[in-house]
Amino acid sequence: MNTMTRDETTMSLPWSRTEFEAHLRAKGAGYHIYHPFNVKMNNGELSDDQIRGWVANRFYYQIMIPQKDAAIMSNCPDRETRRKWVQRIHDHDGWEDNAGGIEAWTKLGEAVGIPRDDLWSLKHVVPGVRFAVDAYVNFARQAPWQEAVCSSLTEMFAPKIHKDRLANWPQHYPWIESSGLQYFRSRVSLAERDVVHGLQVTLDHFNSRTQQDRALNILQFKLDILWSISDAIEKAYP
Ligand code: AHQ
Repeated sequence: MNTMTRDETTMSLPWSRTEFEAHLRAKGAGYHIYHPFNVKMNNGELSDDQIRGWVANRFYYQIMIPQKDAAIMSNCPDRETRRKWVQRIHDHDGWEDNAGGIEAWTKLGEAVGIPRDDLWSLKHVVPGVRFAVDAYVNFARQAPWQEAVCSSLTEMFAPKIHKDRLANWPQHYPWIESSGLQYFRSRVSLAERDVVHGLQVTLDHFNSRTQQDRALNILQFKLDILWSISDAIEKAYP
């Protein structure tokens, strides 16, 4: 005899794709756009040094993204997925005459007063940032490739955070040369493109209710990584 109550039975049924996506998007409530450091940034309350500290520390996140994405590709046996995913490496490392996002971030560094050799020295990267970023890269190396794809879905919330910077920095930080903001301009459409593919992989792969709960936990892990990066920067640049 089936002893499961109706609620338990309902609980074990997988969400529809629409419901699953809505649950993933609801995790946006914990995105680092709401971190106090980011709120101060958007309100123009950060000092020049705090801006420089943020740029120098986030640079470590940026330069590790291609290795994170290469780790996913190395774990992925599906050629069609790799043909799409490789674009992300090009977006950051550049290809042919496109210098790429890492180069754009060094232009941001110069625009806020950090010489490129200083930025590349990584001497400003604080332990908490290094640990959080390395946790992300190591997760991508060790987890099933579909789980690592799922962890990239914090980018569902990224277009807004880039648009906020483009709207607020010229007003609040006029000392920063506008050309330095090119990275943020480029990421709005690239994030939107990334999410279409990342969501398709995630909605296709995580199809039992247990798996769907796992996907939400993976996304929370990545949200915690981004939150911890802001915590460490906030502490290092009071
Ligand atoms: O500039 C960012 C970027 O290139 C990526 C890649 C993606 C991933 O693979 O995890 N996530 C991501 C993010 C970028 N910028 C962050 C920001 O706040 O500027 C946001 C971050 C993300 O939402 O995951």
